Amino acid sequence: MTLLGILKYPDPFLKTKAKKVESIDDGIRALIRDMTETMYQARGIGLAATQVGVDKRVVVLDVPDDEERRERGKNLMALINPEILESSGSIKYEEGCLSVQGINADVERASNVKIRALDREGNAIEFEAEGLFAIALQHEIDHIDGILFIDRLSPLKRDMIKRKIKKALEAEERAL
Ligand code: GNR
Ligand code: NI
Repeated sequence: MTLLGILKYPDPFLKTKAKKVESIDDGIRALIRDMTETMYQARGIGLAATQVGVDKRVVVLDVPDDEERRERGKNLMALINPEILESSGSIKYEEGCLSVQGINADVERASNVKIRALDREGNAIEFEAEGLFAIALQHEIDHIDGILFIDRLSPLKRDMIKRKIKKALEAEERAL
Protein backbone atom coordinates (compact mmCIF):
# COMPACT_ATOMS: atom_id res chain seq x y z
CA MET A 1 0.00 0.00 0.00
CA THR A 2 1.22 3.44 -0.88
CA LEU A 3 -0.08 6.88 0.00
CA LEU A 4 -0.26 9.01 -3.13
CA GLY A 5 0.40 12.75 -3.37
CA ILE A 6 -2.71 14.84 -4.06
CA LEU A 7 -2.18 17.54 -6.71
CA LYS A 8 -3.30 21.02 -5.71
CA TYR A 9 -4.83 23.79 -7.79
CA PRO A 10 -3.37 25.44 -9.92
CA ASP A 11 -1.47 22.31 -10.98
CA PRO A 12 -2.17 22.11 -14.75
CA PHE A 13 -2.52 18.30 -14.62
CA LEU A 14 -5.90 18.81 -12.90
CA LYS A 15 -7.21 19.98 -16.31
CA THR A 16 -6.37 16.66 -17.97
CA LYS A 17 -9.22 14.71 -19.53
CA ALA A 18 -8.42 11.18 -18.36
CA LYS A 19 -8.34 8.18 -20.70
CA LYS A 20 -10.70 5.24 -20.62
CA VAL A 21 -9.40 2.10 -18.92
CA GLU A 22 -9.21 -0.64 -21.55
CA SER A 23 -8.35 -3.57 -19.28
CA ILE A 24 -8.57 -4.01 -15.54
CA ASP A 25 -5.22 -5.47 -14.60
CA ASP A 26 -3.10 -5.62 -11.44
CA GLY A 27 -1.94 -2.04 -12.11
CA ILE A 28 -5.51 -0.74 -11.99
CA ARG A 29 -6.28 -2.81 -8.90
CA ALA A 30 -3.15 -1.44 -7.16
CA LEU A 31 -4.15 2.11 -8.19
CA ILE A 32 -7.61 1.57 -6.64
CA ARG A 33 -6.07 0.29 -3.40
CA ASP A 34 -3.63 3.21 -3.18
CA MET A 35 -6.33 5.77 -4.04
CA THR A 36 -8.62 4.31 -1.36
CA GLU A 37 -5.90 4.53 1.29
CA THR A 38 -5.06 8.08 0.16
CA MET A 39 -8.74 9.13 0.28
CA TYR A 40 -9.14 7.85 3.85
CA GLN A 41 -5.86 9.39 5.00
CA ALA A 42 -6.99 12.76 3.59
CA ARG A 43 -10.47 12.32 5.15
CA GLY A 44 -12.20 12.71 1.79
CA ILE A 45 -15.48 11.16 0.67
CA GLY A 46 -14.15 10.61 -2.85
CA LEU A 47 -10.99 10.77 -4.92
CA ALA A 48 -10.33 10.74 -8.67
CA ALA A 49 -7.19 9.35 -10.35
CA THR A 50 -6.56 12.76 -11.96
CA GLN A 51 -5.98 14.18 -8.46
CA VAL A 52 -3.07 11.79 -7.91
CA GLY A 53 -1.50 12.49 -11.30
CA VAL A 54 -2.89 9.46 -13.17
CA ASP A 55 -4.80 10.08 -16.40
CA LYS A 56 -7.13 7.08 -16.14
CA ARG A 57 -10.91 7.14 -15.65
CA VAL A 58 -10.93 5.70 -12.13
CA VAL A 59 -12.64 7.11 -9.05
CA VAL A 60 -13.17 5.87 -5.50
CA LEU A 61 -15.91 7.02 -3.14
CA ASP A 62 -17.06 6.34 0.41
CA VAL A 63 -19.94 8.72 1.04
CA PRO A 64 -21.25 8.48 4.61
CA ASP A 65 -25.00 8.05 5.18
CA ASP A 66 -24.62 10.36 8.16
CA GLU A 67 -21.87 12.97 7.83
CA GLU A 68 -21.58 13.25 11.62
CA ARG A 69 -20.87 9.56 12.07
CA ARG A 70 -18.62 8.24 9.35
CA GLU A 71 -18.19 4.49 9.04
CA ARG A 72 -15.08 3.82 7.03
CA GLY A 73 -15.60 1.22 4.31
CA LYS A 74 -19.40 1.00 4.64
CA ASN A 75 -20.15 2.64 1.28
CA LEU A 76 -16.77 2.17 -0.35
CA MET A 77 -16.87 1.80 -4.12
CA ALA A 78 -14.41 1.97 -6.96
CA LEU A 79 -15.77 2.97 -10.36
CA ILE A 80 -13.96 2.52 -13.66
CA ASN A 81 -15.05 4.49 -16.74
CA PRO A 82 -18.09 5.94 -14.92
CA GLU A 83 -20.72 7.71 -17.06
CA ILE A 84 -23.79 9.71 -16.18
CA LEU A 85 -26.67 8.17 -18.17
CA GLU A 86 -29.43 10.43 -16.84
CA SER A 87 -29.64 13.35 -14.46
CA SER A 88 -32.57 15.28 -13.04
CA GLY A 89 -33.51 17.76 -10.36
CA SER A 90 -31.29 20.33 -8.78
CA ILE A 91 -29.49 20.62 -5.45
CA LYS A 92 -27.17 23.23 -3.99
CA TYR A 93 -24.46 22.06 -1.61
CA GLU A 94 -21.36 23.60 -0.06
CA GLU A 95 -18.54 21.67 -1.72
CA GLY A 96 -14.90 21.38 -0.93
CA CYS A 97 -12.10 19.57 -2.72
CA LEU A 98 -8.87 17.94 -1.60
CA SER A 99 -7.21 19.65 -4.61
CA VAL A 100 -8.55 23.13 -3.76
CA GLN A 101 -7.39 23.74 -0.22
CA GLY A 102 -9.14 26.08 2.15
CA ILE A 103 -12.08 26.86 -0.16
CA ASN A 104 -15.72 25.91 0.22
CA ALA A 105 -18.49 27.20 -2.02
CA ASP A 106 -22.08 26.43 -2.93
CA VAL A 107 -22.36 24.49 -6.18
CA GLU A 108 -25.59 23.65 -7.96
CA ARG A 109 -25.79 20.19 -9.51
CA ALA A 110 -28.33 17.54 -10.47
CA SER A 111 -29.95 16.02 -7.39
CA ASN A 112 -30.43 12.60 -9.01
CA VAL A 113 -28.15 10.72 -11.37
CA LYS A 114 -28.10 7.35 -13.05
CA ILE A 115 -24.59 5.96 -13.42
CA ARG A 116 -23.03 3.25 -15.53
CA ALA A 117 -19.51 2.01 -14.76
CA LEU A 118 -17.33 -1.05 -14.31
CA ASP A 119 -16.57 -2.27 -10.81
CA ARG A 120 -13.09 -3.42 -9.81
CA GLU A 121 -13.83 -6.96 -11.03
CA GLY A 122 -14.78 -5.57 -14.44
CA ASN A 123 -18.52 -6.18 -14.07
CA ALA A 124 -20.76 -3.60 -15.73
CA ILE A 125 -22.93 -1.92 -13.08
CA GLU A 126 -25.77 0.60 -13.23
CA PHE A 127 -27.31 2.39 -10.27
CA GLU A 128 -29.16 5.52 -9.25
CA ALA A 129 -27.97 8.01 -6.65
CA GLU A 130 -29.36 11.06 -4.89
CA GLY A 131 -28.29 13.64 -2.34
CA LEU A 132 -24.63 13.82 -1.25
CA PHE A 133 -23.86 10.55 -3.05
CA ALA A 134 -25.10 12.06 -6.35
CA ILE A 135 -23.11 15.25 -5.67
CA ALA A 136 -19.90 13.34 -4.96
CA LEU A 137 -20.32 11.19 -8.10
CA GLN A 138 -20.69 14.32 -10.27
CA HIS A 139 -17.72 15.97 -8.49
CA GLU A 140 -15.48 12.92 -9.15
CA ILE A 141 -16.61 12.45 -12.77
CA ASP A 142 -15.85 16.15 -13.30
CA HIS A 143 -12.28 15.52 -12.04
CA ILE A 144 -11.62 12.82 -14.65
CA ASP A 145 -12.91 15.29 -17.26
CA GLY A 146 -10.45 17.91 -15.98
CA ILE A 147 -13.10 20.06 -14.26
CA LEU A 148 -12.90 21.45 -10.71
CA PHE A 149 -15.89 22.54 -8.61
CA ILE A 150 -14.67 26.14 -8.83
CA ASP A 151 -15.19 25.91 -12.61
CA ARG A 152 -18.91 25.41 -11.85
CA LEU A 153 -19.24 28.78 -10.07
CA SER A 154 -20.23 32.09 -11.60
CA PRO A 155 -17.25 33.85 -13.27
CA LEU A 156 -17.33 36.53 -10.56
CA LYS A 157 -17.20 34.03 -7.68
CA ARG A 158 -14.59 31.94 -9.49
CA ASP A 159 -12.28 34.92 -10.04
CA MET A 160 -12.66 35.95 -6.39
CA ILE A 161 -11.65 32.45 -5.27
CA LYS A 162 -8.76 32.24 -7.73
CA ARG A 163 -7.42 35.56 -6.43
CA LYS A 164 -7.80 34.35 -2.85
CA ILE A 165 -5.86 31.14 -3.61
CA LYS A 166 -3.15 33.09 -5.46
CA LYS A 167 -2.74 35.44 -2.50
CA ALA A 168 -2.54 32.54 -0.05
CA LEU A 169 0.11 30.84 -2.20
CA GLU A 170 2.11 34.09 -2.41
CA ALA A 171 1.93 34.49 1.38
CA GLU A 172 3.18 30.90 1.74
CA GLU A 173 6.09 31.69 -0.60
CA ARG A 174 7.07 34.74 1.45
CA ALA A 175 6.97 32.71 4.67
CA LEU A 176 9.60 30.27 3.32
O1 GNR B 1 -14.09 15.07 0.64
C1 GNR B 1 -14.77 15.69 -0.18
N1 GNR B 1 -15.94 16.24 0.22
C2 GNR B 1 -16.86 16.77 -0.65
C3 GNR B 1 -17.87 17.57 -0.12
C4 GNR B 1 -18.82 18.12 -0.94
C5 GNR B 1 -18.78 17.89 -2.29
C6 GNR B 1 -17.78 17.12 -2.83
C7 GNR B 1 -16.83 16.57 -2.02
S1 GNR B 1 -15.59 15.57 -2.70
C8 GNR B 1 -14.30 15.86 -1.57
C9 GNR B 1 -13.10 15.00 -1.89
C10 GNR B 1 -12.57 15.39 -3.23
O2 GNR B 1 -12.03 16.44 -3.47
N2 GNR B 1 -12.81 14.56 -4.22
O3 GNR B 1 -12.44 14.87 -5.46
NI1 NI C 1 -12.33 17.04 -5.54
